[in-house]
Amino acid sequence: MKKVITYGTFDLFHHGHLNLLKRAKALGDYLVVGVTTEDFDINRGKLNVQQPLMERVRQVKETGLADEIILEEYEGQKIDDIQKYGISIFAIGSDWRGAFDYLKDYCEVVYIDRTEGISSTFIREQTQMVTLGIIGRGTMADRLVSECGHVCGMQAGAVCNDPGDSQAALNVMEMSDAVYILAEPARRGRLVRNALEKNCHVICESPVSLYGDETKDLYEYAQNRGLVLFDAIKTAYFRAFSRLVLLVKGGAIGRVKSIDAACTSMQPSNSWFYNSESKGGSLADWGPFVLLPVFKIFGLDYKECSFICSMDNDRDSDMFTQINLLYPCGVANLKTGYGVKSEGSLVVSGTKAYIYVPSPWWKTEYFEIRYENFNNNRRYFYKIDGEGIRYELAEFLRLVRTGERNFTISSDMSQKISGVMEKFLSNKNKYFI
Ligand code: C2G
Repeated sequence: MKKVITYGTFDLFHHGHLNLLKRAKALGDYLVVGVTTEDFDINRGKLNVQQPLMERVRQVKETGLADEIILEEYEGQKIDDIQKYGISIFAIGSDWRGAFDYLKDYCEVVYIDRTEGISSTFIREQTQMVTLGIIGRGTMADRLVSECGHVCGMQAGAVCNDPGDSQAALNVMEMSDAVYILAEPARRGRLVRNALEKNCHVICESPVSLYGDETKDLYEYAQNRGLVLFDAIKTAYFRAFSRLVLLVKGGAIGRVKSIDAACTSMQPSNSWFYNSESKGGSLADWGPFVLLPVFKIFGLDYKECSFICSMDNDRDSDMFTQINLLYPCGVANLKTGYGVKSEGSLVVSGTKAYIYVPSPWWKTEYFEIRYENFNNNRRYFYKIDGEGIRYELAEFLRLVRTGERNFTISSDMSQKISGVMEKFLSNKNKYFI
């Protein structure tokens, strides 16, 4: 029996895929088809696959051409599979010509002419190209245009680099399907409302607003208009961070007793909004990041919240803030700083072990689970490409396209983040050093 193997994502299945499978099948008596997992695709930079894995597997199965379907999960798996399944021929489309010549040491390699004029990318882009307007300036705004280029189906649109110019901002909204709001904290709520009124989907840096009730209203308004309001704490969309949370929730370190996180830098990333009017400061800028692991792991129902902060009197904004959150079962000690440096690590302490994420933990690619017996320590690594913004953009685009509401940062969590900012501004439980 001559066994043939081929691999693919098979997203938005089309006749190019069908032709490939037919021709691969015709090369032998038995066809094994490897379908790529989400992790495998993200790892190789293929973001924005629209369909979940099992849907793509079902599509391949329905062709009736595959005698066996396996999952492609890791680099180098092809060699394993060729040996494991006794493969005689590896077949793949001619767009890969040369890429798999190394497999000739293990079996025959056949590049099948690719079907011209159709691709999953083409289908995605033709049906749902989303134009993303940018309202804001600074390093993040500069990076956004290039990061959009890595998210197929999304293109950067008009830019308003002065969020204070309301007409210019409205013009961008009118020309966009969605807008990314990078404004000073005090201005975000109004800009989000304006964008939603202009029927734009909104991705907004966190906090979405400085007041819990305002954030709640904005999410309800977006929901009622069938729009996406998306809280953009990019760490939440990194696979390392989401795996860390799953491990903790799965009991990998026992019961969690404390979470310690710090985010500091010498220079504000958006120094232009550090003043009392814009309500910018270290907490407004870094607070959502340090709150993220706490709200994900301990939940939203803390009992007490207190602040110890040091003010930059020239700017009338906080240059250093320690936030203490008390939960029924644990405590969070968080630090934010501009002009005050600290170790930017994340430590989640548990009754069996602790998780250590080295600085800059908010750009989490690597973390360890550390046990009493360090021989049992476990290490995890999930590569991040570029600035990491593409992952939040890809997730935002998925929600815009599918209309699904399974947010990584729920509206409740977003409200809670705004609520902490509101508490800080109200000077409740706030002490100065
Ligand atoms: N294909 C084709 N004609 C098209 C589109 C795709 O012949 N118009 C072929 C591709 O060359 C590939 C298969 O159909 O052999 C699946 O294509 P994709 O789903 O785009 O998968 P790809 O990203 O090429 O994944 O490790 C190798 C990968 O798994 C291949």
